Amino acid sequence: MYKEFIEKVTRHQRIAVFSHVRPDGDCLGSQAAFCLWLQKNGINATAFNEDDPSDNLAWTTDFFPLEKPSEDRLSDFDAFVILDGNALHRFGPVAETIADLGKPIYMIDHHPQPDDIFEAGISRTDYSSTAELVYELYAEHDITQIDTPAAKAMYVGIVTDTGSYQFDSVTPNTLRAGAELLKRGDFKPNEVVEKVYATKTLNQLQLLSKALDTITLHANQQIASICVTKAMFDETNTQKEDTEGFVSYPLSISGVKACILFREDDDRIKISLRSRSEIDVNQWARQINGGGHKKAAAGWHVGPLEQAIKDVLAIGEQQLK
Ligand SMILES: [Mn+2]
Repeated sequence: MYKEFIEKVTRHQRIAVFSHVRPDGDCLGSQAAFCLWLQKNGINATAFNEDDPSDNLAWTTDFFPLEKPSEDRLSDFDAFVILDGNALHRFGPVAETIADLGKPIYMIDHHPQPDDIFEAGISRTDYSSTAELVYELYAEHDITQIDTPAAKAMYVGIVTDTGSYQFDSVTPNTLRAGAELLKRGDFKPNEVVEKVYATKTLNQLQLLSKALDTITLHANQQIASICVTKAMFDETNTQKEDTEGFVSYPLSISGVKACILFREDDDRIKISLRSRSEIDVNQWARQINGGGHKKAAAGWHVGPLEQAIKDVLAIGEQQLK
């Protein structure tokens, strides 16, 4: 898998690398580290994302500059790579047009059910993060190419996609990757974690407080829900980005197998699903216009909120049977 990928990708001269819209730590960290890898191997890399990184992740673009894509620039490249997603629609309207250019498209990703449009790819659902796959790419090719910026970037990806090494996606390989990154990069783990997590505002905590009040248990206490309404955003002067991480709170209740975050957006109800049991939230999310992983997935409902809660719970209860 790596051999074919490395052989093919290093034949190109100019590669555009996309990370998915509403970027998270994994896609941004992977993108910076992968673009550095291309550069170290004599390939001209450009990193694109349609959206701006959130404030707590913007520093990852110090390792490699992030640019906004535009259709007229795409002819500059002889190949494309998408990271942390396996279907072009996850990468925004400009990325969606690259399928029409007739140039090779590659991917590195850990989500299930990839599209079949790729020239080659590294696709493993048993990996904690795309960053762990990028680490392995370095390790397979020339591990000495991991310097401090690349190590830090990959470390951000692994830490954020594993809930700081808490999720069950963490394997011996994930810990070995983390250890190797700390060994090769000149940084302390708390440096990264503080930048990513110690960035909350009082308003965000007030929003969290209101959301926690809505936690309700369903289906014999096995499923928990939490809601964030438009009124809560107004009252606390916050926005939808400020709900990051809220979904994990109901999951910490003893006995809860899966949980649902309902967020009232302008035009729809955004739904995030988490599981720490045999409940497969990817299957669940696929029935509500979405998808993801077995343990973490997302979808949406047209609303209103009460109807969304009813419909989404009914699907979850079906899964418990
Ligand atoms: Mn990821």
